[in-house]
Amino acid sequence: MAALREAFASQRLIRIAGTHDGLSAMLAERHGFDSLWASGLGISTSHGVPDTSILTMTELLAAAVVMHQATCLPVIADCDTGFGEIDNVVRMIRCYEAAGIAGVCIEDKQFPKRNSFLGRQELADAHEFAQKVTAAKEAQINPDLVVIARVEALIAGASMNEALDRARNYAAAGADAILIHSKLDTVSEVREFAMLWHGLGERAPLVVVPTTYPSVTAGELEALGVRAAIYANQALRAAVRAIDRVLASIVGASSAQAIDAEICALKEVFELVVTDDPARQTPACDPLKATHAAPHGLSPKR
Ligand code: SPV
Ligand code: MG
Repeated sequence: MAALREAFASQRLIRIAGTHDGLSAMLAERHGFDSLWASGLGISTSHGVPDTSILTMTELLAAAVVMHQATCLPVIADCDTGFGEIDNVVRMIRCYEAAGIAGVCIEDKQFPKRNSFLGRQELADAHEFAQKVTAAKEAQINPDLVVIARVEALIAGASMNEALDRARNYAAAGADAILIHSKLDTVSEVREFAMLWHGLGERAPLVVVPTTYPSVTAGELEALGVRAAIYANQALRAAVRAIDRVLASIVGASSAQAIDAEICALKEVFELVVTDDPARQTPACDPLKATHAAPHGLSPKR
């Protein structure tokens, strides 16, 4: 858990992979990501339901715990709006913290929320959301738990000033970091926000989600003083495309032969989860996840 807080304290960009299950989490670890984003969109989709507050807190928590236990990486859980009002946020913090989740993120939308790219968005009252942030911070027992406040103003079509005001309120309420979300197809809005944020002397680290502006580089974000980038749904979208293609080929060719050379061998699957060496199966790493040692004998870059 301390690893995430330490990463936020450093100056370099933290790269966070959006994942939805143990397998995607392990693959993200293999490639050297610093942390995992237990994506509400990814987990909902993998359950076959839309990202519209359908899954319960316990379902999302269970999925985050699977990712936590499958890797040594600190997990940041997408906790949507905090599952209700202040009492729900307090229980959420207790449950996620007890499960060893390193960070939680709550967003300033009304419950039930819809995914940020799903049309109409209803913002929460800023003052009430700031109270949720304070309640979250007061509820945490482990000082290393990171609470991220996510600003949806730009997503909802509100002004840059509104976004800045909200972010300042949430930082003042105790948020450890501010996630500023944008749906523009360039980084320009995030750039403007970051410059204004730092110009105001605000110190809370900024987190961004470059889904609609994927060409921005880690170096460019670092130069803007952004501390963390969440690549929220690329692994999910890759899985959809790959699985779809393989299954279509099997039906189209009336056999699995045509696609066989393009999919990984079973051996690779067994190696990924280390079927034949119990000593390497557990524990993946120490309980506090203080290290980034590669679990399961995998080299992170393999
Ligand atoms: C998620 O991955 O569930 C997110 C990011 O919250 S977004 O889909 O951009 O809303
Ligand atoms: Mg989400």
